[in-house]
Order: sequence, then C-alpha cells, then structure tokens
Amino acid sequence: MSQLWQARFFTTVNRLHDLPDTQAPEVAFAGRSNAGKSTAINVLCNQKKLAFASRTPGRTQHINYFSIGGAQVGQHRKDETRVDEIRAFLVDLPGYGYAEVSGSAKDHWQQLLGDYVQRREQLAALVLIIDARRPFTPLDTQMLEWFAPTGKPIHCILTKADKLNRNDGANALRLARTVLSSYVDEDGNTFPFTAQLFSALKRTGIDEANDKILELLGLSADAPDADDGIVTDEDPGNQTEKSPGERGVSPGQ
Ligand SMILES: Nc1nc2c(ncn2[C@@H]2O[C@H](COP(=O)(O)OP(=O)(O)OP(=O)(O)O)[C@@H](O)[C@H]2O)c(=O)[nH]1
Ligand SMILES: [Mg+2]
Repeated sequence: MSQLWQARFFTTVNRLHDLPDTQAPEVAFAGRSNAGKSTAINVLCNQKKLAFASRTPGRTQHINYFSIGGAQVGQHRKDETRVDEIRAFLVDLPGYGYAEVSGSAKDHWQQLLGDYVQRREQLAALVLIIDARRPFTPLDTQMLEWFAPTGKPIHCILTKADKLNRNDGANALRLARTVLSSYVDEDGNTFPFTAQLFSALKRTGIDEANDKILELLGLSADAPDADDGIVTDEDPGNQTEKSPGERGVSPGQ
C-alpha cells in the first residue's frame, strides 16, 4: 500500500491569500482542463471520489488540498486530521485553457496559477498533466516557463496513453523529453524535468508516477504506513512567499 493511499480531503481555496499556513511539502497537479488531473490523483490515491473528476471540462474550480499523514485512514474516516502530523499534500489545481470560462474568470485563474507556482514556498515540485495526444499547448509551455526559474522539479505525466498505440505513445514520450530537455538556464544547464506515459483507464504508469511523487515529496517508498486499512471507494464528504528563483529560462539549446 502506497502512502498516497492515505490521502484525504484537507481544504479548498479560491485566493492565494487563503492558502493553508502549513509547512509540509506539497506537489501540485497542473494541466489543461480535462487533461485528467483529478482522475490521476484519484488513481494514485486509490480512491474513486477523492478529487472531482468529470467529463465536463472546467470541473475543478478551486485549489483543492489533500493531506497525507495525520489521519488513520480506513479506521476513523471522519476523525479530524491532526494537522501537525501531516507529512505532505497533493494539490489539485483548476485546469487552464477551458474555452467556456469568461474572460475575467480566466484572467483570475491564470494570474492565481502563475503566482501560486512561482511563489509558493511549500511547493516542492509540479506534476504537469498533459493529454498524450496534445502535448505542450501554449498554456502548458507558459506553465513550464513560469515554474522553471524556481529550479524545482517538474514531472510530466502524459495521460490517456490508452488512446494511442504503442508506437505513437513512444513518440509522444520522446517528444516530451526532447521539449523538456530543450529548456536551459543561463549557464546552459538543463532543469530537473522528467516525463512518463500514464493511463488511468488501463492503469499503466501508476507505479512509476507513485514512486516519483513520493520522491518529490521526500517520502520514501518503503516507509511504514500509518494504517493498514485499505480504502478504495470512500467519499470524504466534501466536497510566505518566496521570490521567483534567480535562474533564467530559455527554450532552445
Ligand atoms: N481514456 C482515458 N480517459 C481519461 C484518463 N484520465 C482521465 N480521463 C477522462 O478525462 C476526463 C477528464 O478527467 P478529469 O480528471 O476530470 O480532468 P481534469 O484535468 O481534472 O479537468 P478539470 O478539473 O476540468 O481541470 C474524464 O472523463 C476522465 O474519465 C485516461 O487515462 N484515459
Ligand atoms: Mg479536475
């Protein structure tokens, strides 16, 4: 059982000002609307309804925090989370590029996402969720360029790989790695960017994503689990800033 299976809903926020004043490291899932962020979180956490996933694009409209640690998942599900025992957070971000969102709401979210990824000190790394069939849209590139100067890692999950045949999947992965390695800082060094294929439907790439996310959160894969209970289908009933890093970023090498 992965430590990610302990995840439970923690809080939801709509403004940077309201981000939780917590110290545990967080990994945020960013990506186009409908790319599969919420679904990936659910699969990795082995819970069907932890994050809202939907056919309707634009479903995730707030920043949702899920805590790992600080609760005996599987036993006393409704018990309060012990905040000081939380070891990490997964953060589900609203998708970008959703055409139906009005201009001002879109601007609000673009600005908020940009500020969040560039300035949130607790953010250890970004998981960029990309539909394997539509790699690196301009807004994905914008996200990369916002985040790269922080010097923190990005793990790119090319999801819906079940929609591609083996050959096209391999090509999509190769292209993603080429794009990621084309970003260099002003000294010509590449950034800590990685990529993998994933399918929530076929359940492929889960172990690789799980291990990477634990590593990014500083949680070791073989650490003892808080609890032996296995939760697969429970609804939790919910539903400081740092200046951007010094390093410049430039595409192309
Ligand atoms: N075939 C296939 N469909 C997937 C996969 N992952 C997600 N989907 C589907 O894609 C749709 C969108 O998934 P979500 O997880 O809600 O996407 P999201 O990125 O959270 O979207 P927003 O909340 O709008 O930003 C849903 O219908 C999912 O079932 C996958 O690996 N394979
Ligand atoms: Mg979502």
